[in-house]
Amino acid sequence: MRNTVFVLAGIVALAFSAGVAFAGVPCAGTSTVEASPDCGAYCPAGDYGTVTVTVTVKDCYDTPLEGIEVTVTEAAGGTGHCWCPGEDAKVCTTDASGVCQVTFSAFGGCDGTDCALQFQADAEGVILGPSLPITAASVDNNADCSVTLSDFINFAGVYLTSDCCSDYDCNGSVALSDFINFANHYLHSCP
Ligand SMILES: [Ca+2]
Ligand SMILES: [Ca+2]
Repeated sequence: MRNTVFVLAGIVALAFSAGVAFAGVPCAGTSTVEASPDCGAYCPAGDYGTVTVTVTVKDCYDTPLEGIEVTVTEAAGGTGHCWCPGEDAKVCTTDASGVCQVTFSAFGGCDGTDCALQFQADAEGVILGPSLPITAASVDNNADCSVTLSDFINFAGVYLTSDCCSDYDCNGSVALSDFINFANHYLHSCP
């Protein structure tokens, strides 16, 4: 009987200390990072598509946290992209619903495997995410943050294929409409 009381007291103490430790602290398990649109095309000049990343910060009790400063970046391990100065990390502060949003538009490059782009958020040292991948094509095919002849050569090489990095209008094929979009951004670079 006495041992049972000790065990129960220990469990209560542990639960209480866990609650004190984690209430009000960002929790990766309940917080979310979402990027949209699902498919788009981007130019390092920032005058093509825009990705919106929405971060919802909650503690492990599912309570939204207001006033949390969040830094959003490409998710760790992402490949194939270049980010213009000031575009590699965006900061926002959560509102009363625990939500804040940032946007990215001035970046180039494309993940040559599946055109995937994912984001993560650092909320007071707690890493949230990554977001589900979006499909991100780019007129800067080779990720040097400028649209030049070498990008055109890459584009020409995948013309009339289904290469997602050059399918700027997300219709499943690289065709004339994509070439017109490419031409509209030729010789563009970071702002
Ligand atoms: Ca380029
Ligand atoms: Ca297309």
